[in-house]
Amino acid sequence: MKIIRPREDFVILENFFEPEDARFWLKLIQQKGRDSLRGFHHPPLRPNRFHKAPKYPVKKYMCLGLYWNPEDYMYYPIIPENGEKPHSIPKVLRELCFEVLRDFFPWPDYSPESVIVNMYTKDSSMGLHVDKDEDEDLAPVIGLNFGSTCRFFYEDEAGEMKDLKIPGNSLYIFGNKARLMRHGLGSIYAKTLSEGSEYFLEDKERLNLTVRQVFKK
Ligand SMILES: O=C(O)CCC(=O)C(=O)O
Repeated sequence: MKIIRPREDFVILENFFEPEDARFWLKLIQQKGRDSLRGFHHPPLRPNRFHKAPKYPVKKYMCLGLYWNPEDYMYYPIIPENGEKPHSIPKVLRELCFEVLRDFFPWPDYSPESVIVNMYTKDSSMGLHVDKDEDEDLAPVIGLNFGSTCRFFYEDEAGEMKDLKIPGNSLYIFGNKARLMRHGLGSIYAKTLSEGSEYFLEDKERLNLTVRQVFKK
């Protein structure tokens, strides 16, 4: 495992997942994604001055725990489009969060409340944004990455945009002083599938889970 600290309070753990771990996580997520009511779907996005009925930039989207609604940027205990309760956050994922925080980003009383799952296909992207829809805006965001390498843009301490490559089988954490940094996704690179992903993902596909605490304690 390689530990990279691109800026204060932002850490990337490369080669965090072994290939068999990647297979485990991908299988679990793909199973949940197949559920016709709570699984992957392509939600509408909040209208803007250019588009009256835009769609979320990632075509395969779901949430575990609280549902972040791309149409109004708010969190819900149900999926507003169909009234279903999202899948819960698996215990094994909650435990992984506690473990990595203990080892790499000590944060007492962390409470994983929502997981956004983005399954990027070759035509998906994610523009620059700040994760600011949570009442709790210091507790870390934990990102699990599988599949293809992407270019990740992030804001440094001086407000300048920087970028680096984030490969599959890595995990990132940003919180505290980095919690409200702007970030977004550039290219997803061809022929970079990480080991263990090849059973589930195709070239230029990437699966990302971001875990968040939504409410202040
Ligand atoms: O795919 C990623 O690594 C970033 C996802 C993201 O920016 C978000 O869910 O807010």
